[in-house]
Amino acid sequence: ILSAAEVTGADGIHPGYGFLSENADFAEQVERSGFKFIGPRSETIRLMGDKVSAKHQMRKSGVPTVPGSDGALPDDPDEILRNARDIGYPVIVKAAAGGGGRGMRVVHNEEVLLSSIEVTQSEAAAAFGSPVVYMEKFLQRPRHVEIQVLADQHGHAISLGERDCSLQRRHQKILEEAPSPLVTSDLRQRMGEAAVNAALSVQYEGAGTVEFLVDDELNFYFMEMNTRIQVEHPVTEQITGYDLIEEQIKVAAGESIADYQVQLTGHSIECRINAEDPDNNFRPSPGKITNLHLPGGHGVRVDTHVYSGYTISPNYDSMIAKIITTDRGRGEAINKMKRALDEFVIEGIKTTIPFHRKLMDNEDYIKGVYTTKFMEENNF
Ligand code: MV4
Repeated sequence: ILSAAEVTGADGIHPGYGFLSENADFAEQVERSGFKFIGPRSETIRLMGDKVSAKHQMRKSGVPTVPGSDGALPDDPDEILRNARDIGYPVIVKAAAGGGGRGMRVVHNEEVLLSSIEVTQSEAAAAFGSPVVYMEKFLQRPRHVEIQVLADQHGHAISLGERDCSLQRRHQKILEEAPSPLVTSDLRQRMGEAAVNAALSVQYEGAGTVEFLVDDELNFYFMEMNTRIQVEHPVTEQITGYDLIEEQIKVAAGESIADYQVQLTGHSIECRINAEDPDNNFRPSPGKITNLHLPGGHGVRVDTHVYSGYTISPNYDSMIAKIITTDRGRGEAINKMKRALDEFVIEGIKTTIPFHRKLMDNEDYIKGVYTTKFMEENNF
């Protein structure tokens, strides 16, 4: 990639949202080779990649965090047991180098705490090359609400509102929407302020996402900060009018966001279309697309790279398209999504389209009362 940048005379490198987007070593090499890495500084990526240092940074900046161990777990078993008793069971043990649901374990009682920690430590050492783990109170049925932030090189940071990403399956998001059906304007204000403070405290640059867990009393707690543009960024674009990729490039080029005014208008939903068989445990369904017709019309956006005749490789992520519908209200956006899903024709492979059709008719989804447990608690 660096050679390609060299021979094409590129000024900067946009890392996308794949493997290189949160790789601090790659960002550092880009910086050292004299190109602009379109994103935060490599030190910021590294700081947020270590979940213990990220959480420490947030506490320092006054961002609410889940009650838990003060950083990495100590060696002394008695201290760990006392610590867990103070937090109260159930607790969750998480790998400092993990994230996105990898390297974590819920512990329900004292009898299995120390052995569970040992298992998590060895798994973390094997998977991430670091055995460091920390512990926090386990929230039973949280919502996943994340704040989109944008920061420039001149000390300005703004919030572009939240996205609700509670609908996940095995830590893979399947549907995202903005605004969150659960978030009030007061909560939005407070979460936005917390996320902006988080960004300012690390002299953040570019687009970033601060993930929070929200409990049923609407308390919110920092979970992780993603230092890349995310798959679900379109729903934020739709309700703010900002092209986030354009903004990433502008702030990387040194432009100021001092006069940006963000207004949230309407409602936007994104369904991830994966080449998977929802009738067979969401097994990957690679192969050749023999016929394709994409939905369209007012308020319907489809982001995809596929076309009729395209062959989906078994070697990469199974997401092949995103349908994003936008309308004045949530109900209208749902109706538009139903119509778009019905209009979508794709032959030759199995996709998650039939699953999304069922989801759009689910009572709890329509009411907007779903949590991160939705997929476990419902049979699709
Ligand atoms: C938690 C949690 C409950 N309590 N932490 C999953 C992904 C990783 N970023 C952290 N995760 C969780 N952390 C505490 N203290 C529940 C989860 C979790 C989850 C979070 C968001 C969306 C889906 C999830 C599915 C299972 C567990």
